[in-house]
Amino acid sequence: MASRLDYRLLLPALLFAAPVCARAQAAAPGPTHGEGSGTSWIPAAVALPGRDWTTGGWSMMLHGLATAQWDRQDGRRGNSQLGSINWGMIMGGHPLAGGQLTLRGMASLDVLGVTPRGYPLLLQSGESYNGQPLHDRQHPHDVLMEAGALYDRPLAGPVSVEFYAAPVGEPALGPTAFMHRPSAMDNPTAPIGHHWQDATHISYGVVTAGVFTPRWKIEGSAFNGREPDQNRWNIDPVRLDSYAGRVSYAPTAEWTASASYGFLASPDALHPQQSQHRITGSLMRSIALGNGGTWASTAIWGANAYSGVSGLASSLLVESEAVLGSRNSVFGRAEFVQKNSDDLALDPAALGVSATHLFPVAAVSAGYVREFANWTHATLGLGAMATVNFVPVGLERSYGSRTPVGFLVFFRLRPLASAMAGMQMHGMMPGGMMPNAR
Ligand SMILES: [Cu+2]
Repeated sequence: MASRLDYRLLLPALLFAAPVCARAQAAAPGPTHGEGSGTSWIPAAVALPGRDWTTGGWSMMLHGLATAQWDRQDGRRGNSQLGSINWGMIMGGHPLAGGQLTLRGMASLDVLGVTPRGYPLLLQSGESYNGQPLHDRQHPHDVLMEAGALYDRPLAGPVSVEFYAAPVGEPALGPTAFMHRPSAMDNPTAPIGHHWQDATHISYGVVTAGVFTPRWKIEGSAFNGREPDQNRWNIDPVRLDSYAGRVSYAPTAEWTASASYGFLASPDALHPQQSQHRITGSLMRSIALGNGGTWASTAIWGANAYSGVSGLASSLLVESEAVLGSRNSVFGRAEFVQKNSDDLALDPAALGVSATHLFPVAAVSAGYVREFANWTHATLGLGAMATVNFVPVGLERSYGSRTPVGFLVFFRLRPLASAMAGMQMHGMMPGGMMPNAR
């Protein structure tokens, strides 16, 4: 176990240290952060694929993707599927009472694309279907992934306040959700540490208030700690039974960091009496490359403590993606997670372990996307990724191997401006590039 972890600890050094030497960016007076999912921050020096325009005094932004994919996960718990992962997000911003009102909506038809049981993904866990925990599959996202309003307004000097309210949205817990991270823009799959890190991005009921300066933000949320139920079409009962707090820091346009804590009341419908505490820390780095490209990396630590069980179940993630001009992207992700037999739907007695025993599991993946059609309003690309998973000896029989592998080949359609130059969703020029400043 320890020896397997060692090489992964080298990855952060490679991903984060090298760009520091790459070039010294002149300090710009513009914003140091852009908006990630919910109220999270991402580095400002990053171009996200999307389209923006103005209409009737509203600054609009649209982004999303749809894949047509062949997913094959090997081994005894593997499966294969022809399907589609997809989501779209629309945002509109308008000045209001000396501040800015932003309305956000996000939707997905994953449930049609990858069935209500989701898509095969070795070692993935979280949520349930027909009373059975989903394992080695990633659940589909709800049709309505976000419906929320954000208002922020300068208060005094460099200090501003934010308020966010959403019947479906993301509380101030964890890093930016994977699908909105610049370091995972081209990786369609969820991290196997999703439910240790960023799974609360769809919570039925969120209220957040925060205070921020150009570099710091501190915020607190009340939200619904229950995971979405298996009916992906409905809006689950809205509750505010859980809470979270997060500190974010954006020292320059290239870096953001966050630390958060959350209490989740009864997250799992199959274990309603159990609650969770979650602690996360994250570091994101993005730099602009030539030809409108970017290089973005993220490191995340996330841990759960389960009520009635001592100790933490930890997870580590390091991921990186380089967008090399308008046609080629390469990406990779390495993860380590401590999962118990309940997470993986295994019988602890048959495995000779206690119910709280933590199995160290890991996954390392790499992928490539080639955009081969750049139309005015969309791009079409072809991508592929391969994953090697690592399970301990105790899980070898269950998985049929210590290193079961997974593959994904996908066509991907994205609604975006035809050229990279038109893709900045968030400011990256000195002074900030507002939507439609071009
Ligand atoms: Cu999710």
